[in-house]
Amino acid sequence: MKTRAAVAWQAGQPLTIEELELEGPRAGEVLVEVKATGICHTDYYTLSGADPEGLFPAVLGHEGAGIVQEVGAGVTSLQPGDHVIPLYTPECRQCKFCLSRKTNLCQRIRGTQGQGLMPDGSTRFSLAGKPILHYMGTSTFSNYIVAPEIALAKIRSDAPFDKVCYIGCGVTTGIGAVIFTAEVEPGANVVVFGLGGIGLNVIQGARMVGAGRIIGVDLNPAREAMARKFGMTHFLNPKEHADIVDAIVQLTDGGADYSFECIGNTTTMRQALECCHKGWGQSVIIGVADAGKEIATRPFQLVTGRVWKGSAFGGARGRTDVPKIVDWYMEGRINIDDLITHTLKLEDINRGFELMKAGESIRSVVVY
Ligand code: NAD
Ligand code: DAO
Ligand code: ZN
Repeated sequence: MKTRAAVAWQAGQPLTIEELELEGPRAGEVLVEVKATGICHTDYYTLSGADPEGLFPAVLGHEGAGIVQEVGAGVTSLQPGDHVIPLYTPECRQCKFCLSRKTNLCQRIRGTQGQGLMPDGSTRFSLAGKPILHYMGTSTFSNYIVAPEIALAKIRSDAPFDKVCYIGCGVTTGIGAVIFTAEVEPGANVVVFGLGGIGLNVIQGARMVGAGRIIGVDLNPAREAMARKFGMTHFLNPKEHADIVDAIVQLTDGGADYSFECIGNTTTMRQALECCHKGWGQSVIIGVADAGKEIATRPFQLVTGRVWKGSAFGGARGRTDVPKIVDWYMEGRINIDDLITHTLKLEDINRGFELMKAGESIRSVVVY
């Protein structure tokens, strides 16, 4: 069949809209009509060429929602008409990682997914006989995709695609880091470095669990108003403090119980760790630093009880947890609508990247 898609031909070049050939689903796979997709920082990172694992030409996009059109042989958990969110972190429930119950990093299809291929090693997208690669197993910048059954979360059918697509990455990454990775308890003091598409979701996750002080740190003063709306109680701009770590320690009676780095900067990662409370403070790295960067701190920071950890996709098990997060949205427990600042058509997708680079959008969503 044919599908309209935005193709990344090479690093640093704008996407172009093409009519691609898409082969149908093979065993264990599902054809999905993507109805909407968010544009995330990580798509930009790959498109920019900074991602050493970025492959071209490819169909980017990993924050989508859509409807199952057809299922391949052996697919048992989905049928045509089901509403789904594609998962760049699948959940097979059978591999060593899934069975450990210690991580959400299912490895069942990791090898091929990282090479831009389907689990059988093939690509389904092509143009005039030239293969085009998949991306993160999702490629939601295409109107139709083929995805493995284990990489699709079935969601309720009354949820609006143009909002819940954001649960495919940003919402789950931020809220999940609070709930699943850090397990923040009521009353805890939380510090969030970076108040973008991820950090604002950390803030609303912290509010959801009843955190005490929720302190936001950002260089962009324009982020303060939005963050307050989502539950931030105190705002600190590092430009206004000689020592941001000291400012946080003063505000939290000795340090944060939990901090979250949502920027991808190794300097703020260190600050996020060192602003944590002696004896128990935990710092969670969410931001993805540039290739080759390393983090540093004095080991005594850890000896004296601070904990440094990381979180991918919020520690969420996609097929299990994503439908619950959709329910939270539909029940009014989380706010997605105000984070979606721009809605675009596919042909305007490059504008979505421009808005992101200029810091003018929180989330742009493409509606097919
Ligand atoms: P964003 O660009 O929307 O937000 C980043 C924010 O950080 C901006 O508000 C910016 O003003 C602020 N900032 C930049 N430098 C700063 C500094 N030195 N001090 C204070 N504030 C500063 O980005 P986003 O979409 O929220 O993504 C944040 C990070 O999370 C990225 O690195 C992204 O790749 C990563 N990410 C991780 C996961 C995961 O599963 N771990 C998932 C998605 C995205
Ligand atoms: O299992 O080795 C692995 C990789 C899992 C991918 C996790 C990616 C999380 C960070 C990238 C940002 C995604 C938008
Ligand atoms: Zn698995």
